[in-house]
Amino acid sequence: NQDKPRVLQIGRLLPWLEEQLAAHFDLVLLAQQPNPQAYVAEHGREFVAAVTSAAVGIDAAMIESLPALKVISSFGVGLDKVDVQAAARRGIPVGYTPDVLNDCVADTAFTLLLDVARRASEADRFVRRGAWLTDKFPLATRASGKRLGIVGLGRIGRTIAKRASGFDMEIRYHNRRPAEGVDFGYEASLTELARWSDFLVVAAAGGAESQGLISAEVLQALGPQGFLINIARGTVVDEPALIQALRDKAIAGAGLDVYVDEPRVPEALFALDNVVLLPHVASATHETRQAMAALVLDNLLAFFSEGRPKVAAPVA
Ligand code: 8YV
Repeated sequence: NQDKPRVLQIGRLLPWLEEQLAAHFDLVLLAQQPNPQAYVAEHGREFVAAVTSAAVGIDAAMIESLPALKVISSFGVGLDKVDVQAAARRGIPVGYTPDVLNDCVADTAFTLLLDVARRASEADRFVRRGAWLTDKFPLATRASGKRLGIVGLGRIGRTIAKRASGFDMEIRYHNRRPAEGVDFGYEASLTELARWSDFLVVAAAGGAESQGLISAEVLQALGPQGFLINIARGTVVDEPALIQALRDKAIAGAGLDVYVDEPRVPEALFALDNVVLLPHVASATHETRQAMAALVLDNLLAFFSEGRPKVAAPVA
């Protein structure tokens, strides 16, 4: 292992990826150290690469404690927990895994949209508790042909739009600036987009800039017939305001894959039938997770053979 680059793995990854990393590199799993903090303080200078994930991330302090670090490879597209700027200041590129997950994340947006509109999970609970024998299940809301507002028309947002056209939905979107090469209607005001939308889907990047974007005011504009779908980051939504809106039926319902403090989902949501709760699984298919894992490895291998990751995060 002496001549292989020394790589620090922060957080657990898929078994296949851990095996590949261990085969190609001198790999140390930080989570297996009895005292990770002390380990980094003592051995930090030995590592030339760090592997992490969107969920675990790597902050400026960790980057600083790895003085020989040359590259970071992260499993996932989200960079809200990866300090790309701090890395860039030291000329460290960050490999990540966009695009390979677009389809499955967009599929999950529609899983949530159809589930909450057609009350699928609620109906499943109805059947399982034997209620069909005595009660009539309430009518649901039509999804096809409705208005879909997309907050964040990036790679995933565009893939959601493709799905939506198959459901004959009318599409508008909100970004900070109009997106190039699309002819969907652009709404400069998020509140106006919410007012127009039957379904408002959040596909914006997380982080400080989008924190609380879906505010009480936006939810109020979405209104009692409107549904909110979030496959982005919990932080993009004012979560207490969302809970209140769901309780008061100020919006019709919500489909959520992400939360502010995962894996802690606000218990207030458990009692509500107008919300569908998934445990952050939008990219969690065998196929997509394998493609993400392969790209995490390829990003590192490309760095060590060609000097740059195959797919590097943009530096704003
Ligand atoms: C990841 C995600 O699976 O890619 C992202 O940003 O949120 C998910 O696809 C998860 O966070 C992995 O760490």
